[in-house]
Amino acid sequence: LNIPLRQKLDAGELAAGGWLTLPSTAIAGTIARTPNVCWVLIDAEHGLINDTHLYDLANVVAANGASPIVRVPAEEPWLIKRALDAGAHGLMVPMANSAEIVRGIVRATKYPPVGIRGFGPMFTSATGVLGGGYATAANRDLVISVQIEHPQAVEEIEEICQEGIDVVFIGPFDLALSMGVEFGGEAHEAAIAKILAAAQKHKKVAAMFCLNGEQSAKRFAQGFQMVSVTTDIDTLTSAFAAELTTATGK
Ligand code: 3PY
Repeated sequence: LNIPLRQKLDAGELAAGGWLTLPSTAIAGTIARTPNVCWVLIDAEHGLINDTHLYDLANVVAANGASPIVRVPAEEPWLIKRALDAGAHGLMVPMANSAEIVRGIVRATKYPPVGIRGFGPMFTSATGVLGGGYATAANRDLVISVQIEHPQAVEEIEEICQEGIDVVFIGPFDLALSMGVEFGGEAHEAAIAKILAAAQKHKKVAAMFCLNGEQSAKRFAQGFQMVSVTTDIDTLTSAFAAELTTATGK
């Protein structure tokens, strides 16, 4: 399948991405067209995006040369199936809090005999392969990421990294909250380092959510291969506030 993110990751290159929380094809296209953006996360967990927006958003991102990755609200197989059928090049599943949950996610994302995904990919943007060949190609090429954001997942990280996923994606805010530790403090950074080391040991892509370029650069330098740069709503909020301060001095 023609999946820019898969190509970049397989080549061992760094993959910077954008994060879409607003259900706007104009914003999705604008982010996807930005030079060097390889993937755009379509956030149906916390964003304002729902099931009916997925097809248009995924297709406009793909048409502009980036990979649409849908973050589903939960690990339910029917949510996973609908996101992939709408044209996602990959999935992000939040709160993958144990190896058992991760095994369920892998089953839901793969066609038989590996998993249980039902066949209905008529609207995917990643086809390029017609007929039965799609199932094999989808099982091989779609980029499946799970979010590590709970102490139990950190505890089971070695086992999680041996499952059939591609990307181990840290959600740093939820991780700090669920661990009950300070964001960026010693215990938080130690958990992040442990996840990074396990991903590298088991040849999984280590990835992490970042809110700005400074955080992203730090994580790339630390060894993460896939990192978000910022979100649509954070860009709007911070850029507008900065211009307002310049204009009014306040
Ligand atoms: C987190 O930091 O918890 C995330 O999931 C990013 O949205």
